Amino acid sequence: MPERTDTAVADPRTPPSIEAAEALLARPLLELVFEAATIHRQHHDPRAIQCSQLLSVKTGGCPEDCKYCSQSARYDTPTGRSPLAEVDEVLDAARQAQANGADRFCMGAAWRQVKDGAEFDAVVEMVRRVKDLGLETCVTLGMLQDHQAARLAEAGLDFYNHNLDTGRSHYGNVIGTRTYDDRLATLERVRAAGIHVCSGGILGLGEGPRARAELLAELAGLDPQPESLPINQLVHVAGTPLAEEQALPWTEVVRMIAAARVLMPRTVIRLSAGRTEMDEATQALCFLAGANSIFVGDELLTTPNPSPSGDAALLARLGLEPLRRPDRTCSTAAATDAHDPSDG
Ligand code: SAM
Ligand code: DTB
Ligand code: SF4
Repeated sequence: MPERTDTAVADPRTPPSIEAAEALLARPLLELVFEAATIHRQHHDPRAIQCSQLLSVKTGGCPEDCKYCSQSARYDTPTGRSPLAEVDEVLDAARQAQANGADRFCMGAAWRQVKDGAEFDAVVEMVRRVKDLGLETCVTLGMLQDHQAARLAEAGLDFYNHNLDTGRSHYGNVIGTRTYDDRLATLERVRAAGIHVCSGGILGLGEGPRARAELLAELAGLDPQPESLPINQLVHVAGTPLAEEQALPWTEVVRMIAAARVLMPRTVIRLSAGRTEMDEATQALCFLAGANSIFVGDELLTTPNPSPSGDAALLARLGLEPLRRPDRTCSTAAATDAHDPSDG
């Protein structure tokens, strides 16, 4: 008879230790999934999936050395460089995303940090105008200062994405040009400006379970916990130092989602980059274990994402629906088309 390894349901006011997170990740898989699914249902509508769409508004040429990234100027990758997009171009893409069923539009720039000037002014304008469309707004621009966070908040920014990426003990193997504490300081600035925090990590950077536990403990220990938590799987990009890194077994991805759900009951957890490599059954298990957000649209920032029609069909097959907010109409044209009419 296998030993029971129940862990107490997380109290967000008591940050979990790394050891507790490690023990959670090591639980028998289906027990962990069951506990996570139970907690998920207490805090979220289990049929609703929040849908975000990404756009790279400034691509490539980044001075940082993140060993996974197609946009670092240090590596010879297939990703070219392009200057900051025009505001009108971004608005067209945002309208298209909204028509495809996204309720949040996330704009990414390959910057180490935000610099004051015409380019930042343009990004602030993008946020203001995307927000005016009735979409939630998110940006990921690297590090930023207090006054810059305040300007973004004033323009209507809902979320700032800045990932911790991995556990502290593994971080230095992946990124040398900015520290873990720099990242935490950026998150504090975002929080202080009243913007929701979107922060998570990447799986498959050569880390072990201990580093994944460290990442979970760090994120769950933020006070308040992040409102949004992306779990990315490494997208292998030719020319980056991690291009040949072995992908993690699917069970570890499910474990990570489930443990995140147990430790952060109210957070919206995004099954983010890496879905093109995942089969539908694994994605389904991730949704059962507490993932309740995805990126939609053909592209992430610089790499492919599952097709909108494939995603709509997947959600319909699983009986899931794009989140509809009570205060606005979220077009679900693509999802409705894929829905089997015999289901009613
Ligand atoms: N330059 C800004 C920064 O690093 O904060 C914003 C853009 S950066 C591309 C946003 C995040 O995308 C990274 O922190 C990382 O977590 C994720 N990311 C980048 N390349 C990835 C890849 N190849 N696979 C999975 N996630 C990736
Ligand atoms: C996040 O955690 N994942 C997104 C978003 N935040 C900015 C980025 C994924 C990037 C995947 C590789 C690429 O397309 O360049
Ligand atoms: Fe630059 Fe962000 Fe890529 Fe790092 S992850 S190289 S900071 S664009």
